[in-house]
Amino acid sequence: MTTNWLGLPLLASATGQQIDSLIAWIHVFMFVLFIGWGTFFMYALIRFRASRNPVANYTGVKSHATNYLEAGVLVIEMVLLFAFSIPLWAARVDHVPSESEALVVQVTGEQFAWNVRYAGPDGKFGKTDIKLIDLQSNPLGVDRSDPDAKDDVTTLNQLYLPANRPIIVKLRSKDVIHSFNVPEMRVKQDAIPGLTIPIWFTPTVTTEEMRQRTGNPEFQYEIACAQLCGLGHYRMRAFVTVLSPEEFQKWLDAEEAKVKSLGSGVWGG
Ligand SMILES: [Cu+2]
Repeated sequence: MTTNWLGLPLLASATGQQIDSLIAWIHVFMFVLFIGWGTFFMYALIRFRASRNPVANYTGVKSHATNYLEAGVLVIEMVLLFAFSIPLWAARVDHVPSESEALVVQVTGEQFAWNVRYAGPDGKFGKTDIKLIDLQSNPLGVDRSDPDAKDDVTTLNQLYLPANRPIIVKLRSKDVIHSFNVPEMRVKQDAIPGLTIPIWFTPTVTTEEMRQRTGNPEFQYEIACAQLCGLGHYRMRAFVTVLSPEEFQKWLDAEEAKVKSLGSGVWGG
C-alpha cells in the first residue's frame, strides 16, 4: 500500500516500509470501524427517539443473538492476535541478524545524553567499571586496562553508521527509562536500567543523499528521547550520521587513532 498520505517523515531504513504499511492499514481499519459505529449510533438515535418511544421498555432485548455476536467478535480478535499480530511482530523483532554481518553499537542513555560505543577492530566490547565513571572523560566507565577495551571508541550524542548494513543497537540506560527513537528509521525502543535490549535496522539513505532529497543542506537524522525522563528531557537529542561504508570505515579509523594516541594512562587504566 502506498503510504505517502500518512505524512510520515521520509523513510530511510530497509524494514521501515513494513511499519508504514502497518500504520496505514490500522488507519484504514479504524476508518471502517468509525463509519460502522457512527452509522449504528445515528440509527440508534433516530430509532429510539423519545417521540416514538414515550415509555421506557423495562424488559429490553430477550434474544441471545448479541451473546453469539460478542463471542464471534472475541474469536475473530483472538485469531487476529495469535495468528497474525504476534507472528508478524516476532518476525520483525526476534530475528536479529547475526552479529558477524551486522555492526553492533552500544547506546547508553543517561540524563540527558546518549553515549555511543563501538567495539573497535577486535569486535569485542571491553569491561566497564562503575568506579571508573567520570562524567567528563569517561561517562561509561570503560576500563582501558582491559585488552578488549583498549580499542573501544566512544562518542557523545553522535551515532555514526554505515549505509546498507544491518545495525544492532544494544540499548542500555544508566539511570531512568529513556527511549531511543529515530523517526526516519522507524525504530523506537525504550532503554531500561538493568537491561540490555537489542534493536536492529538497516539504514538505506546516507545523510548526504537525504540532504539532496530534502533540499535542506543542514539535514540531520536525530535520536529523540521518546520517554519523559526528567527536567532536561527536551534537550536529550543526538545526531545520527549515515555514511557510505568506505566513509564510515575512514571515520572509525580516525577515531581509533585518537583512542590510541590518548593511551591508557589518560583513561585511568
Ligand atoms: Cu531521556
